Amino acid sequence: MAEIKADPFPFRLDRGAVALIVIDMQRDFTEEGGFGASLGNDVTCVAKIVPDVRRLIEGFRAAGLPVIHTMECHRPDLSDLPRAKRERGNPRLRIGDEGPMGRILIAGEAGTAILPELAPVDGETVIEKPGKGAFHATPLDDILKERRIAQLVFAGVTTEVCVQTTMREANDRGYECLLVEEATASYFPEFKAATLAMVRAQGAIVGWTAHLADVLRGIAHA
Ligand code: C5J
Repeated sequence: MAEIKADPFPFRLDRGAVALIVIDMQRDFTEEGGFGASLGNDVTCVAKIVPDVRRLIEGFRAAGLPVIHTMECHRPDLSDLPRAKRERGNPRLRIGDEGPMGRILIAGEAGTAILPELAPVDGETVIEKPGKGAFHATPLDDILKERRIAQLVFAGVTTEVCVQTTMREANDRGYECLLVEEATASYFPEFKAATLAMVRAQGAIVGWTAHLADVLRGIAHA
């Protein structure tokens, strides 16, 4: 067991049971013309974490540890898109509409793809998820159990939506969850800060937070 310096107390890393889960690092959330921008968000603040997410992914690959990627997306016929989700808010482009990078958040479209710098390599699991949480309507829990994964290190966007929802779902299912501060972002910096504080409050009620350098050091020495 290696220890990673973390908040609110050190995270005891079990090398045989840990995976990195990279949430929704898709063009639709990080580039102009995508879903995030259509909701009126400034995507630059989420796009800037890409180099740190890449360092984290490369650290896991170098240590021979599993990397799992998720993508928020829907079937082309929208059969997995609840009306309430499609109609929510007042975006310039709704899910399923034709945008500059193809149909918004639809599987197989250019804008829905994971950023090329962070693209999965052969053998890495990719979970397509219709919800904000990665356990809802996906085989994620079965895949993790089959591989005896009990600890999840989290990166991705956005901190308070898909990352936090998935962490909470994972925590309730008994996984130990650690969120890497530099490798997650929100369109609202104050929401990121609040989420980090919420996760680690009350003795790690949802999980731990840690800095990238400490996680990289921990996995390299595990
Ligand atoms: C959002 C996500 N924010 N991946 N999705 O709608 O966080």
